[in-house]
Formats: sequence, C-alpha cells, structure tokens
Amino acid sequence: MFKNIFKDEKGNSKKLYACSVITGSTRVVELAGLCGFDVVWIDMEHASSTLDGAERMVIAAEAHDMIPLVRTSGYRREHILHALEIGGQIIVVPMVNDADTARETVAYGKFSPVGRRGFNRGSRGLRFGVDGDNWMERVNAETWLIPQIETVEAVSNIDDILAVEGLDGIFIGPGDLSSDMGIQAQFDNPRLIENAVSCIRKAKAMGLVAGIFAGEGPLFEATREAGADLFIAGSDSKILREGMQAVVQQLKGSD
Ligand code: 3PY
Ligand code: MG
Repeated sequence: MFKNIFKDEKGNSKKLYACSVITGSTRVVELAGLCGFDVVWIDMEHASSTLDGAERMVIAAEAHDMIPLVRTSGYRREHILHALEIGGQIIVVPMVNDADTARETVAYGKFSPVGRRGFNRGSRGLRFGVDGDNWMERVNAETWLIPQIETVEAVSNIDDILAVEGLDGIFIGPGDLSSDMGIQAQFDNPRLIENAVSCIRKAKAMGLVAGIFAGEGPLFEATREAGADLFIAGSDSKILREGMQAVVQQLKGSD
C-alpha cells in the first residue's frame, strides 16, 4: 500500500496545515517544523527561490518530518519536473485555467502510463535510485499534482479541469481569484467564498483533495466545512511583519 499523506494511521482523512516560507531560510523551515506545521510551502512563483535554495528547503522540511510542497513558477515542463526532482511531494501549479493546461501538467508531472514525466533514476526525486521496484507506480501515487484554481476562467472551467485524469486535487488561490473577480483581497466577500466552496465541493465529490490559502476567518471556516484538506495558514513574512510592527508600535507608540 502506498503512503497517503492525507490519511492518518487508521485511514481516516487528515487535514494538513502549512506555513509558506517566503524568506528562503532553511532555519525558518526548521522552526515551522519544530512549531508543529505539517507542510512547508516552498514558493517558486512569488519568492526568489532558486532551484538549489528550494532543494535545501525541501531537505530541511524532511529533516523535521514535514511534507515539502513546492509551488512552481509556471506550468511548463521544466517548472514541474524540477519541482519533482528536488523532492517536492506536493506540487502546486499556478494559473491552470483550462483542461488543456491541466492535461499538460499531468503529462509533465506523472510517469507513464498516466503522463510522460521525464525519468532519471539518479535524481533526488527518485531517491537517487536507492529504492527498489515499483518506483513508477509508487512515485505517481506518493506525489500530489495539484493545479491552482485562481481565475474566473478556471472557476468556469472547473468541471473540465477536474475531469482530467491524473490530477490529485485542486488548490484555490484566493489572492488572484479575488483580484480577477474585481474584489481584490476581500477574503470575506461572500462571492469569493461561494466560488471557493463550490470548486472544493466538486473536487471532494470526485474523491480528490482540495487546498486553499486561508488560515482564519469566514473563508477558512467555509472551506473547512466544505471538506478542504490542506490550508496554508500564513507566511513567514506575514508573521514576521506582524511581530515586528507590534514591537515597533510598542517601542515607539507612546513617543
Ligand atoms: C493566491 O492566493 O493567489 C495564491 O496563489 C496563494 O499564494
Ligand atoms: Mg496566486
């Protein structure tokens, strides 16, 4: 039986909570693990991570029993293959707006017969060839390929995207989706929540996993209720900013 990170030892569904590490710091990755996060979100779209830097963060995540999630910078072959080859276990692909793009991500992200992923047994993604047989099936089953639904176009194409064989789930990007809906960063807006919930319900009905960038408030509550499995609860830069602002406010507020 292959390991399913979204299930506990008894086979029950398990929700995973992630911290996004924008700073690129392996020490912050370690801290996230020591504090109890399940997943670390390594961002190659909105952060300056190099491939080597991202690989070091993957290693730091593994050292602290966290699941390394790599959000690619795009949906081209090299973006997806590199994220897998450095050892990303959950691969989140931004801006997948239609079924053709979703099919391309499967072609690049899954081995045959599901897709056409490039093969090099010596890569880190294949544990340098150390593991025994059955690697193609096992790696296909134990890596999670997840397109981001984050535009109005993607929401309107959700049924076609979900029908693409080989995808493991979807991930809602509320930042971009709210921008595209003309309600930028209005994370409590009922129209945004409705779109997120409806996509998540559809994914869950098909037995797929669903994630979202949310860690509190009505969007978090509604999507949790709808069955979402993976939540990015915040980023190191946000946590640091809030902490630093509070300290400066305390120091200078009464001057
Ligand atoms: C979004 O909210 O648009 C995301 O992609 C999460 O970073
Ligand atoms: Mg986005």
